[in-house]
This record gives sequence, C-alpha cells and structure tokens, in this order.
Amino acid sequence: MHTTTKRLRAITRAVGAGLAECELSFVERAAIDPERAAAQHGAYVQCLRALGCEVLAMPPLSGHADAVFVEDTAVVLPELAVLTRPGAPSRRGEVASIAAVLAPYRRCVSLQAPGTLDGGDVLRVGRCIYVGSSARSNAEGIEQLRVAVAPHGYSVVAVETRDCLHLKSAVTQVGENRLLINPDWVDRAVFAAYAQIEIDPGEPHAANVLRIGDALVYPDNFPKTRARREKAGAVVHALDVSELQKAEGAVTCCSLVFEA
Ligand code: CIR
Repeated sequence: MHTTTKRLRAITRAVGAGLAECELSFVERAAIDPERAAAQHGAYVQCLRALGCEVLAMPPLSGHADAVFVEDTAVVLPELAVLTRPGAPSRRGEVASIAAVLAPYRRCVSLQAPGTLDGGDVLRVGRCIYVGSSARSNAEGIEQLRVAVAPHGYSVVAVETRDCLHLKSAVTQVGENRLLINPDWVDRAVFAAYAQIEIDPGEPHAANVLRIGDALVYPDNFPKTRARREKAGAVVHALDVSELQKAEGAVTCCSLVFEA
C-alpha cells in the first residue's frame, strides 16, 4: 500500500530590489542595504531547511516592495488556507501568486472587500485563533475569517493591539501552552489561559518568534529576552535580520509554514 508522509513546507519569497520603498507604520525609515537584506534572508531560508522544512522559494515580485513578507497574504490551517486581503492597498497584489503555490496543498478561500486582514495579525494556538484588530485587519475581515474557519472547529477572538503593527509583533507562541508577550502592546489578560513570558522591557520588538517544532527562530539582537528563553531550556536559532527589521519585518513574517 502506498502511504504518503506529511512534511513541513515553508513558502518564502526572495527580497526584491525595491524593499526600501516598503510600508512603514511604527518604525522610522532608515537606509536598507538590499544586498545585506538578501543575504540575511538567505540565511533565514537555510535555517528553515536545517529545521526540516521543504522550502517553496519564490522569486521577488516586481513592483511589490513588501512581498518578501509572505505571512501577511494567507492563513494556512490544516484544513484550508484563507487568502487574505491585506490592509495596505500596496500589498494586495501579492496574494495571487501565493494562492498559486498553496493551491496544490490546500483548499483556498479568499477574503472579500471591504474586509481586510494581514496574516501577521493571526496567532493560532490550538483551536483558538486570535486576530489583532489593528490598522491592517478590520472587523469585516475578522468576521469573514470566523465564518471560513468555524466549520472546522476553530473559534476566532478579536484582540485590540496598540503601538505596534500586528498582533504577532506583541505576542507569539513559544511552547505548548506558553506565549512570549509584550504587555505594553497587547492586554495580557486576553491570554490568561496560557503561561506568559514577558519580553525584556528594553527590547520592545522581542515578542516575535517563529516556532518550528520545538525550535525557536529568533532575531539575534534581543539577547536579554533570548537568554530568558534559553535559561528555560529552549533551543534558539538566532539570526541577524536587522535589514528586514528596518522594513518593519520580523521572523514570522518571512514564511508560511505548514504540513502537507
Ligand atoms: C508592512 O508594513 O506591511 C511591511 N513593511 C512589514 C510587514 C511585516 N509583516 C509581518 O510581520 N507579518
């Protein structure tokens, strides 16, 4: 009998030459070195491979400065993929090419105007999907997500964020029942059901971690928060993503990781 084994896959998109024209909301514009950004992204992709992902690497998308941040274009669940309608109009043209890559692996449904939603606002913990109610994700987009996922047993909880771009700027999952959180940017009471580890207050951007299996992919410029995780026994892969951070990117945003 033929059996297929599922494996981890990660969609990524190479850094485009126009990254410096990116959208910025809470970060001051600073010169971005495109070659350095590409090298940092290359190391990130290598890290995903080392962690067992088959990387579905896409070429840059011309005319779309932020297209490297593929996370914002889709919410990939085991049962289906929800293609988003990103909150920034400049980013909506990124979605079609991601849909084409996802189609062999998942049934895809699309959010419709006037709904908007960025994948960076979506934090799934088991069957609960928290969605940042942010400048990028509106009530209509969150409601459409709820309708799409409810038949599969997921609940959707809208969460207010403040002073940050996305919900996952403020909180991500670092363990089975454990979150890393910046309580200045999101109300920690919303996540009272989980163990919470606070970021070091001197590292406000440190809450965004990419968890692959038990490993954590993490920027190398948050040493104090990282030390807290390592002390607790976490395996942390620290990467220099400083040029991507200038584009208000972080580690979750550069991939869509799923099993298929
Ligand atoms: C933007 O503002 O849309 C991009 N410059 C950064 C997007 C980062 N996305 C993410 O963290 N999910």
